Amino acid sequence: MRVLFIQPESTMHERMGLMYLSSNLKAKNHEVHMILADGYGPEGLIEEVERFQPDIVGYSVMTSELETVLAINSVLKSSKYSFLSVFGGPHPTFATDEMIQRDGVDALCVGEGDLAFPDFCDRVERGEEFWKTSNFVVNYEGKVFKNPIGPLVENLDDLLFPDREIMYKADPGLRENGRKMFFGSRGCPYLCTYCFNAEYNKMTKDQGDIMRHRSPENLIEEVLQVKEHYPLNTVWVDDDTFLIKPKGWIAKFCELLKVKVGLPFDINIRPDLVKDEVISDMKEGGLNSIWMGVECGDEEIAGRVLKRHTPNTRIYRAADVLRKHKVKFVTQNMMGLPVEQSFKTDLKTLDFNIALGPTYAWSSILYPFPGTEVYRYALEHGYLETKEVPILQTTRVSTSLKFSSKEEARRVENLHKLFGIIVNFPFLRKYCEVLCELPLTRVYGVFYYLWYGYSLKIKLDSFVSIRKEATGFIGVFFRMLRKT
Ligand code: B12
Ligand code: SF4
Repeated sequence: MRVLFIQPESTMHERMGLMYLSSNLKAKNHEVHMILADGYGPEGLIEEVERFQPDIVGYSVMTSELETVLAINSVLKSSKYSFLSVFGGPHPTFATDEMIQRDGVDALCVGEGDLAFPDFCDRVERGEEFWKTSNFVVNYEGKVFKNPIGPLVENLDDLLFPDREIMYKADPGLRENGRKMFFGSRGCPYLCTYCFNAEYNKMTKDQGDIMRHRSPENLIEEVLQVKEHYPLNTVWVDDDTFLIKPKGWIAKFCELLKVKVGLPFDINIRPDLVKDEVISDMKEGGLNSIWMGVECGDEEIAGRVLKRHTPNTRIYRAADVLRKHKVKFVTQNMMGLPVEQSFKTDLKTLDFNIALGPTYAWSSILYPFPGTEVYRYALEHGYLETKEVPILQTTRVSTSLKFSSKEEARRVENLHKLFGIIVNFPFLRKYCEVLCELPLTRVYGVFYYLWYGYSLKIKLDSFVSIRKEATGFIGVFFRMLRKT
């Protein structure tokens, strides 16, 4: 089979899901190619597809990308060229019933595709009943076939390393980026209402362990291969919660990374799992920076609406430990919660962050993703006009919730843009309420992205080559602004 993956544009990060799929498909002798659609106009895209002659076109879809991806697929479906369109990733997994009805959608992969997608392609190739593949929902001859989810990949060491070459060929800017993404584990057992994990764990109940870990040796082997072939200056292990690991795993990983690779690493954690000794050992092993969910400074709302039950005193303690060991840390926060006084709640989050003193305070605006508990909460409590949440291309611009007034929505959207800057320059705090009243959301949006880019590349990480990486970043900056 010839499989073509199409991504709308560069997101300046590897799409690990597609890279894993590509390795698995190639191992079964399928031919795989990937392109970014924004390099072609509609005709150019059709020409490119006709040149590669795919049997299957695959798309990986986050909710924010849905409409763009469907538009690309429609262009191709309206050409003379005939193919099967297959969609996977979080949106098809959680909005299956709605998405399978959309024009031009032939099949959806629900959950992990590592084993299921090669099976699907094999069946198509052999002329077997591909509409009966596990993990797939297929629209076949006008009838929808919904198949059960099969077992989760049990031993992650059995997976082939992700096919980076296919990604870096399609998106050469990524090759130059020295901070490259890896995964050491899959899964997270927590119940945060805005995240996909809680629902995903329900869907895959009885299909294997939620938490699965690669061995440190297997992960380091991949890092070494990447270091040999591509620019690499920071190993970014993007596990949902890095500190959930089997006993001895972190010590072994740090030891191997230090001895065999000799590069710093970045991770995501939950503050309630921070312990002095672990941070000290990781710092010794090359820990560069940590991304840590704070989300909401009002403990009651954090617990009730988001199911984040970490007391603020515990988060303070985690920040103290990180500062003591001179670990750079980013707090992740959410503005615009579905509560009566949303802006006031966000101000509490702001003040809490000022007290925490992070290297950078990242913020997003809550978007109730389909299938999540917070989506149902927002609907039940009157914060959504209809069941259909408007699909936003980015969750960094505006709120999709219905607040008491337009002014309240504007305050929330403005604070979201100014949040990180005020946390790092607390003297601005006394002007905050006034600044948030002004109709300057777009201007603040420019500041937001400038501060974000500066914090990411200057405060937190370093360049392998300023000239090569900067070009990519400037491109992304203007694309973000366009969306803003
Ligand atoms: C790395 C990452 C990113 C990266 C890369 C995105 C990506 N999708 O790869 C970047 C930085 C770009 C990103 C951005 C955002 N992200 Co993000 N991100 C992640 C993260 C942490 C890991 C993704 C990953 O690589 N997983 C590992 C791989 C192996 O799994 P996978 O991608 O799911 O792929 C598997 C299956 O889904 C399936 N599959 C996937 N694609 C396809 C395609 C086909 C054809 C088939 C058959 C199968 C298939 O097979 C794969 C292998 O098993 C996930 C959380 C998570 N743990 O998954 C959130 C996640 C995807 N992100 C999320 C969000 C909310 C965002 C942002 C909106 C955040 C923000 N506020 O800005 C932005 C969106 C930016 C935009 N362009 O619009 C949500 C998405 C929810 C949703 N319904 O869309 C997630 C699920 C986290 C969460 N909190 O729930 N993100
Ligand atoms: S801890 Fe993080 S990854 Fe885990 S469920 Fe909560 S938000 Fe999701």
